Amino acid sequence: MNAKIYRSLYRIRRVEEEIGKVYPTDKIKSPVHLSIGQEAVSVGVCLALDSQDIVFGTYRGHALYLAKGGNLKKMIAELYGKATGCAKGKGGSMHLIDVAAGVMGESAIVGTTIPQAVGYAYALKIKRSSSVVVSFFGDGAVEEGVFHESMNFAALKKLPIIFICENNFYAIHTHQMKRQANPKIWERVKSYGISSERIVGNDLFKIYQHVGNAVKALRSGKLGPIFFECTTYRLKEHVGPNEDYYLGYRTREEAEPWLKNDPLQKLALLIKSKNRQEIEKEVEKEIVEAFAYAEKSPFPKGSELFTEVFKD
Ligand SMILES: Cc1ncc(C[n+]2csc(CCOP(=O)(O)OP(=O)(O)O)c2C)c(N)n1
Ligand SMILES: [Mg+2]
Repeated sequence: MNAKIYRSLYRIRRVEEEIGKVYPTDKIKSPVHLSIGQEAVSVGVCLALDSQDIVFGTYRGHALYLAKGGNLKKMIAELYGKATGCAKGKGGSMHLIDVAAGVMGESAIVGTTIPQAVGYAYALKIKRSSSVVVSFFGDGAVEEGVFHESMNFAALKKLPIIFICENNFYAIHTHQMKRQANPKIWERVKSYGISSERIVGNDLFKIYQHVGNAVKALRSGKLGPIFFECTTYRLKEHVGPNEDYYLGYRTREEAEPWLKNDPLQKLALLIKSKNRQEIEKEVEKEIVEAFAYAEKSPFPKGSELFTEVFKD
């Protein structure tokens, strides 16, 4: 189990570090919002899900896509704008999708996938499916009107959906305390009649356990929705691969406890060194192959410019 979790965390971290290295060359054709520092939330949640379960995410969605089993080669090709990408090169980093893996979509527009996830959960309920939907969003999305409409509708229809608010305390450069009169998101959500709790400090195992219990409960007929606010921390700039402490909206001291408590480093200590080296070697090989695949893939043809933009 620990080896599986380590592989997933290591793979996501290393993929994003490689993206960070290639980004300045302009081979990557879309902005990248890295989840470095936040991987434990996606990994903990997806560990509790089956392949039949569905996730919706945001533009900061590399970790979720990979944790849920999204295809790595198609992801890197998508970032390169290539025809072999998961969105045929038309979506870029912010619009990852892998229907076979249950990654139903990610979006650049804050809050947009929340009602889509709710709609999907409504369809599952009508079909009496045992699958669950998980909707990921940031603390900033909670300020959108559509978030509140979605909470109300999901609670009203008692839908099989789990909401995961990844609270990294910032919307771009503005701290949550400067944006929200009551920062206790999980408490406010209770007013909709939604069962809700907060899990602090990138606690991967607690997230896995609590979300696992929620998934089991929903599958066995307990009425949803269920809400988790998971506190976490973004270590890189809002968009791009660099650090941004020089901007002055936050300090390196604020990041220190999160760096010290890095779930990847903590997990590494639980795995035998030989086993760890094997995992790392395999992952590194997979990453090299994924970037090579993206490099040699063709760009989409001009004639495809307007195809698949809208559903026929
Ligand atoms: C509807 C909408 N409003 C504003 C923006 C500009 N914008 C992009 S990211 C962002 C911050 C969102 O913060 P949060 O939801 O906490 O996610 P995080 O970036 O921290 O992961 C904003 C305001 C947008 N993309 N869409
Ligand atoms: Mg945020």
